[in-house]
Amino acid sequence: MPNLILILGDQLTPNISALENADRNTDLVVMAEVHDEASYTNHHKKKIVLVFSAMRHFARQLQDEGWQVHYQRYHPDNTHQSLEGVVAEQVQQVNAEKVITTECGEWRLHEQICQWHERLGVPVELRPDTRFIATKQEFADWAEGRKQLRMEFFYREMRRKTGLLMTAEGGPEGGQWNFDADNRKKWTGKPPAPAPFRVEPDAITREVIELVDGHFADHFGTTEDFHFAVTAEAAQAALEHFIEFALPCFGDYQDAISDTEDWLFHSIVSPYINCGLLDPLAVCEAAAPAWYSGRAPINAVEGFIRQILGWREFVRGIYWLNMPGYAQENRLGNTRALPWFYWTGDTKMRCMHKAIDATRRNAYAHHIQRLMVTGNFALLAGIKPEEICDWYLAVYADAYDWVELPNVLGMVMHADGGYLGSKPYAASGKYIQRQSDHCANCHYSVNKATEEDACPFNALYWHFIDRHRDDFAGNPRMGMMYRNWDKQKPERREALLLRAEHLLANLEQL
Ligand code: FAD
Ligand code: DLZ
Repeated sequence: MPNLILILGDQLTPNISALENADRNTDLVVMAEVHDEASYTNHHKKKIVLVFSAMRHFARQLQDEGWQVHYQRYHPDNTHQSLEGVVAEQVQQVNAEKVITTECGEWRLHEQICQWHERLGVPVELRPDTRFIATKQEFADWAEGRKQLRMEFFYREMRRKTGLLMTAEGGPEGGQWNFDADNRKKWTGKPPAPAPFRVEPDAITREVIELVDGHFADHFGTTEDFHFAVTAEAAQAALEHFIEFALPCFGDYQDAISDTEDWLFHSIVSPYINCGLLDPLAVCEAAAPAWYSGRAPINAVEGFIRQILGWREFVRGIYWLNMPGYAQENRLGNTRALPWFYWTGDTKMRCMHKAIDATRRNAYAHHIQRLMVTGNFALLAGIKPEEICDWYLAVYADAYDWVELPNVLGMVMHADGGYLGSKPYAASGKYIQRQSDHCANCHYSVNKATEEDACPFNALYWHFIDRHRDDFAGNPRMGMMYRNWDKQKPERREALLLRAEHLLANLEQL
């Protein structure tokens, strides 16, 4: 009897564990575009195009290699709009002996799949996702007994495990583990940022764009100017483009924000790694030689590899160690609703408008826009974690719960009480002014704090510091902030708090 092998939309990897030892003559691969997966959040239209088109290309590749594939294309009238429905029907059709699948990335679906053996009446074999560099167990072992988890120490373990950027003597290349301090330059237009890698949509992608425009018209964003890669070959070309043209400056301008450039020197590979078109370890291994051969400096190559080997693996470990409770955390007791301008970009705050507008057009914003602009604002304004998490899950082409949730709930909102990050990434307008050229073009004045036209980030920052004294005054990394706040004249403090109260009561008008 055949086995049924389910491959999900973020498992588009030829050596995915579900296919190991399968028999392409007898086993049936099942892939399905279903309403449940396409609509559990208000996914950006470009993300749906990317996933559906990449799924269709991958299915065709499997068929060309001799696999038997049952592929369901999306249509609102399809009988089955859930993965379970499609799998149940195919189990019956082929009289499958068992279902085999690779563990999925999100708790939501994982919970459902764990019940399938009872609901479908056949065994379901869940195989580990070997595309990650650390197993879930390895992470759990490392985390055992630690009260706070810090990426830096886990990252060093991953460097040792993979040998990436390690000397023959077992030390870090360049004499340091981390060159973060060299990665904070402001970008003033020079050197010019390279144009991002573009793939023109082929017939399959054009058909999917039409489908998405027709059936997902109310979803966030636009399909216009879709140029993501949708095959492994094209994603590899995008990676090579990054290594050649952007990686040399990636480190210097990693924390920069620009009023005119959406992509700067970032790699734009997260959508591909996360859906399986690129392998994370192979990406790191492709970047490392740029340092050894002198094509890129150590602060660039180490900085890039740290994001994947360190942060990406670390947040995945945090997610699986702490779900499902992690999603409910709200240790700062936030209660405010997400302002509507997160969906429209319609705000006079230049940095917020620019980050949200780029997000709407591209299904992409770089890390510092996510962390220090839209994230920082949500933190200072005390937005409910679940609402800001839902927003981040919806709007980016690379968004999956396992990576989005720890980044937003932990790193940005500090809603886990400092389990993931040692201090909140709260900052006033001064930070945005230092890292970007937005402020010169803004309706608000970054040099003012209490006036009607003062940058909202300024007063909101001090309000955040003041209202969370009990949470942070004892944190050694926050001590200076509290000393600065306490040093200000009482009238000044009162004026700042009053201005912030006014802003908080009128968030929609900003
Ligand atoms: P680069 O800046 O070129 O970095 C290289 C790679 O490192 C990325 O492709 C990504 O795979 C990895 N990486 C970098 N930072 C992180 C991180 N903090 N966590 C995990 N991987 C990282 N990343 C996602 O993949 N999906 C998300 O849903 C997501 N949500 C985020 C939400 C917030 C609030 C923040 C602050 C960060 C989020 N990130 C997320 C991390 C990071 O912003 C994106 O991975 C990055 O912007 C993707 O663009 P890039 O490929 O050009 O990255
Ligand atoms: C993101 C996504 C979308 C939009 N659609 C589908 C789909 O129709 N079928 C599918 O198998 N996967 C899809 N995905 C990816 C899944 O949501 C992802 O596999 C789970 O969230 C687990 O990470």
